[in-house]
Amino acid sequence: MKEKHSSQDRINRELVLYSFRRCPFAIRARMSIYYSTIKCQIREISLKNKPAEFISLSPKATVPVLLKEDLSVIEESLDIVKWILGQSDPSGLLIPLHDENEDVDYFVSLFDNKFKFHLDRYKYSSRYDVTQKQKHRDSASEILKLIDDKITESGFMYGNKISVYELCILPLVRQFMIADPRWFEEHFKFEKVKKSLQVFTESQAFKVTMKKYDEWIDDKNKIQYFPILE
Ligand SMILES: N[C@@H](CCC(=O)N[C@@H](CS)C(=O)NCC(=O)O)C(=O)O
Repeated sequence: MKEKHSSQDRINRELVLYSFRRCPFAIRARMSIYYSTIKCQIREISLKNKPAEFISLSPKATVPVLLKEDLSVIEESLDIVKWILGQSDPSGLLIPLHDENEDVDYFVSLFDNKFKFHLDRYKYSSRYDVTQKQKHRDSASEILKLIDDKITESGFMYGNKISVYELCILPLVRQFMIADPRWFEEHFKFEKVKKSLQVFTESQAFKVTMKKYDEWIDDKNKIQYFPILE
């Protein structure tokens, strides 16, 4: 029998990440893939012009989305982090998940919901209510105080090395910094958070994670892989 070589056959053999470079949730997913040392196809999509294949795969149409070899789909960034590091976690990033004194899901959901709510209203205040910009910055800062309290002498939120906490939370803190870098540098008072963000964004892992990829529209595009290690 003649072997079929459809695009489905091709993607069936490799993990595929639908991603958007600047999205903090996609950064979280790519960082976890980097640390897993697993290679995947990456499809950089435009959020303003989402490819039909992406929407049919995941009708909620948010990035990141991971298409697995068995053609099942993971549509939430934290689930991608847990799944990929569940396959391979040589740096032990998931260790806090197995510590009964830790509540990773609680912290991450605090950032994904409450912090993101205030972040959007601070960062994009002109789309919401400009008069409330500072109030939202203050509310987001209150949440960041919890992280500042959690960061130990070592500069990390758990133990003495990077973990799922930094991976999931710091991409959102970076958005907060980007909203007004000067204010963050001069007035943001939680020094441990500041330092932790700096270490994170200056890391090799982050640099590789932020490499630019050509936009993917459909299967006619060339296959690109993540990560590209120098
Ligand atoms: N809860 C989702 C949130 C993902 C999310 O909101 N991604 C944004 C980009 S940062 C998105 O795709 N928005 C859809 C759009 O802009 O159309 C996750 O953690 O994966």
